[in-house]
Amino acid sequence: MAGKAPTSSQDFRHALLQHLTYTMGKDPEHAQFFDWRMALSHAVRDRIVDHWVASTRKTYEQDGKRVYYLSMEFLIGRLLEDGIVNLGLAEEAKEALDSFGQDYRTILMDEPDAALGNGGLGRLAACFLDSLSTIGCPAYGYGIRYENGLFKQSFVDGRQVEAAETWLQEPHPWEFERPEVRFTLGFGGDVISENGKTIWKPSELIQAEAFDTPIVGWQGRWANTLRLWAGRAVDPFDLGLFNSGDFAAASEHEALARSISRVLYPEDSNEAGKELRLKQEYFFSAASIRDILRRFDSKHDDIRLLPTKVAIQSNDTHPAIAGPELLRILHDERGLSFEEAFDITHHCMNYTNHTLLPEALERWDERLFGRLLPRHLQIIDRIDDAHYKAHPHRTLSARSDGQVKMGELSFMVSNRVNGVSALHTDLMKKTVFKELNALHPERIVNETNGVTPRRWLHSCNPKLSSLITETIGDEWVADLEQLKKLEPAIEEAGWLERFTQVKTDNKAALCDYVSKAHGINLNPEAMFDIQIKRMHEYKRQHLNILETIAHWLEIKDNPSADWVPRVKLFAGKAAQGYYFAKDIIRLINDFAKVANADVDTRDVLQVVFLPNYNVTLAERLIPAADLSEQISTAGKEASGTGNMKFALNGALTIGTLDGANVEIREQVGADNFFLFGMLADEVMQRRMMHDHAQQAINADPRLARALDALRSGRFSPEDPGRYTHIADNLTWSDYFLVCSDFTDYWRAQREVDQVYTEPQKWAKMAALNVARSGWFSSDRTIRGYMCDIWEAKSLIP
Ligand code: 26Y
Repeated sequence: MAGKAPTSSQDFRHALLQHLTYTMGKDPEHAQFFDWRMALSHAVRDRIVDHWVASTRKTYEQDGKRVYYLSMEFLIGRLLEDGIVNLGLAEEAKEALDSFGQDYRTILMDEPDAALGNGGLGRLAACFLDSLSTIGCPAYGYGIRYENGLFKQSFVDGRQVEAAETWLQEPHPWEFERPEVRFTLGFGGDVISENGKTIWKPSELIQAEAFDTPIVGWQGRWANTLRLWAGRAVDPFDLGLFNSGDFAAASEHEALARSISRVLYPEDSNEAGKELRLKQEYFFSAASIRDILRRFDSKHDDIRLLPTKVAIQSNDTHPAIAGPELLRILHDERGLSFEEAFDITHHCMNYTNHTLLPEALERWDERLFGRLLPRHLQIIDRIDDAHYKAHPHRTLSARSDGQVKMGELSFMVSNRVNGVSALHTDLMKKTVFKELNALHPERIVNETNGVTPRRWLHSCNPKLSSLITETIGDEWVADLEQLKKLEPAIEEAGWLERFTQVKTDNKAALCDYVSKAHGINLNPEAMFDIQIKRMHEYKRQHLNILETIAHWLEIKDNPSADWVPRVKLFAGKAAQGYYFAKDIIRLINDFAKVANADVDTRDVLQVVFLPNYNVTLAERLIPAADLSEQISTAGKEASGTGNMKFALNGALTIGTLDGANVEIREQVGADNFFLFGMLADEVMQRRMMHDHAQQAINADPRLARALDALRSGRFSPEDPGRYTHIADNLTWSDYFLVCSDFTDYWRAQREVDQVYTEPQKWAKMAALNVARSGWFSSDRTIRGYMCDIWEAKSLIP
């Protein structure tokens, strides 16, 4: 592919200086980190653009099927290093910066972390973009250009405090504004009949404006587009009002329109935000559908060909309204019969389910829905009618009990519906979609999640990457199954020592960071035991801290015994209104304060909750982990992807048979995984026992003691009753079965301790985790979607 790729660091140095001078308008003498970062970003971006233009041209020429990935969230993190690494420019960039006396790492770390997502689902979308480009599948990501991403988290007296995230306050060098790509969208109003046609006359109009970010794949062989929509007013400024002196009202339209792309909603949003969230969902879905049709129309006259050119993936139900919107346009605006419009829509749409938790399945009050999208509500009724006609013996509908059920709707409209791990897909068939699956048994497929090895091994763990490349060559970066070739090397003299040294170095680097950023000195000799993810009761951070408290109490009984030293690290955000999750954060912080100050125990147990978990912090923590905590209640974690990143970076997992843990254990071998806990069906049965928690507490004095410690106020002497409600919740309700799994978790933790005292054994188990994690590449996942769902082809020869 022709391009601007520099031949030497000299060229790159020149490019850097050009951008510093002509893009930033700065003299090297006076340039700040920011200026250097921007200059570097622009120099890298120029090179990406060459690949991007070539890929886009080829996509148009070949006119094959394009994939459209619609997602409310793209948790892309920092992009500069991605670009540099994927283009193989690291050496050039380093040397060029060196020559100006600038430190490469410092410049890279100056970039804000683009947090346009909450957690797993958003990060998965970002890994998929990377894999789609690496594989060369012509694809577009569509989402919202939130001005404020996921909130920043800090702690005040151990409590989570939220602050607005402002990634767009500085210029963002990766995006291209496309003022020419704008669509006007409507809300509200009436549906009327005119000359036999149904016409929706919205009462409120808003524009969606496109911003494009190129996503370059490994070695620059392909680049796709992430297109994010921003809200704009149709009529931004009212000169009349301004001249009459009402300056605020004059720009009111613009402010209102912009609010649609202002904030990312947290996982568990509250009532107040509901209307705006539904508007956001329609806003970006409808803009994306229009864009897809525009692109199709520019080459084709026959709309019936649409399914041969377009595959749309709805990332959870958040973009589900895209289906009815496409149907509406085909039927109302283009005059196709309802049946034909449905058929075309159905063959374009697919839906990924990411959760079985009832509270996370989207449902809208039909009055709100009908007020904002009156025509869509009618269309949903017709979808229900058509489904009922085909299957009259069932009473399944997308609209019932006064609600619009987005899961059911997505299922009915989609050609394929997928789960994100084998267990989750199985449970989908048995629970939430049981009846729909019986009617459409071919529809549900499984595509187990994956993670991009470029970011989650190659970039975040350069030392391990070098060791791997030295051992088996560098093809693993785009073909992760090659890691299997490490297995014979593990047996060779000296290899495991080098592998262990990498982990030791990574831990030292983390210690250095934690000390500089937070003034806490971690014991680098200890086992690093890490739980990082959103705070949620089903993820059971409280099981972890309860076991830690029980363990601490035993250490205190006998401080001079031979304890295996551990550093327990936590990180994760709780949704703003999720008070129980916030109290668990506070408990961990309060306990850490007591334990870390205790001279009897602090050499063998340290507990730290790092604030503001994000992609960048994950990149620092995962390479330094010895133990990965994946301890959700079986049946509740759809897949998990952090679990894969840890295994790939040589951490051992302590985990339940939940989500993709099941497949990780299968891949790495049961001997190299610390399993505990009830199985998904045991969980369902156990829950039927009315006194499951009390039975567990009565049977395990360690658990009883830990709960008593919570009640005693020992960790919050200034406010002794602070954690009584947590102890009470676990004793009297315990929906997530923390108590019932405690004893087995304790047992598994002692097994972990035991193995850690045998460094050779531990290292071998960890190395086998790396060697056998190749299957968890998101390249494998994307190939699965291309083959089973999209029928799309790579355009890289
Ligand atoms: C309805 C709304 C407020 C909402 C917003 C975000 C509901 C859910 C979500 C996010 C869900 C999510 O991140 N799910 C996670 O998806 C990952 C990728 O498939 C899985 O690995 C993980 O198990 C699942 O919890």
